[in-house]
Amino acid sequence: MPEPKQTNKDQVYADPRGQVAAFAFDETVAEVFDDMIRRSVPGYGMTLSLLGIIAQHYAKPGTRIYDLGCSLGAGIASMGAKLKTQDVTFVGVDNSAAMLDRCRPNLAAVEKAHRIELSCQDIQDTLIENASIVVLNFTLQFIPQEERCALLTRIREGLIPGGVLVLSEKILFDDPQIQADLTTLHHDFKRAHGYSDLEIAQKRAAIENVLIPETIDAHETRLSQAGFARDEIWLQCFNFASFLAFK
Ligand code: GEK
Repeated sequence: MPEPKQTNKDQVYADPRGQVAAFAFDETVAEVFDDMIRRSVPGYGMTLSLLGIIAQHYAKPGTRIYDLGCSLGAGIASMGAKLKTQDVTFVGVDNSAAMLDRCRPNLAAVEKAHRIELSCQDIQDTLIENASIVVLNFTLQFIPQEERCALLTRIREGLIPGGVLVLSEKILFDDPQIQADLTTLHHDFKRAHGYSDLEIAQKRAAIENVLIPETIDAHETRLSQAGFARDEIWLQCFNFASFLAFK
């Protein structure tokens, strides 16, 4: 049988580059982003599908559901497909025009049943109000560290009582051996999904100063400083984890 034709395959770092520029969510990346994140983030598909289940439980009629750093809209698509209540407004925010241009067409099915507002803006400028759910699915890691607590505080303030934040991040480990082993396992995951050693090395160099991961402890301390009453990790795959934080 002939191989199926692969479209939008991530080959951004396939060819050797003299100088690897800092990673950016530009047209080239947006074009292949779905393939890139699925082959790069262990558990990404599982995170999205369980996000639908979480939304089903915590969404309240008459509220807003925010996806901050919504990229191509995968989080909203997953939540929208599962929600029984019609009376919610999805708010998708991303500061990459290349991503948002491709986002709305992906949400046609959700838009038949729910209101959707999409904004091209910095999530640090987004007004968050009357939210039953706020999702930061692998986005906080791109915000300067010293600005993360203020953002989380505004999110907590914008949540209704009983509202939740879903925070997914690449994470670091205090123990150097565990850090080394889980980094190796992550690279093995990427290799198993067809990335070459060159692609892995060049992507790593590009993203090094752009995506700043932190430990589970650092996240939990900050969530508490931002006023969240409690939190728990509900999914972890190698060096990627997702927290549920409760107002
Ligand atoms: C998913 N949640 O598919 N303001 C707005 N958007 C931002 C900012 C900012 N300050 N910084 C980064 N972004 C998605 C995946 S990707 C994760 C999220 C990754 C946006 C950026 O443009 C990109 O679309 C997204 O956050 C991060 O479930 O690439 O590892």
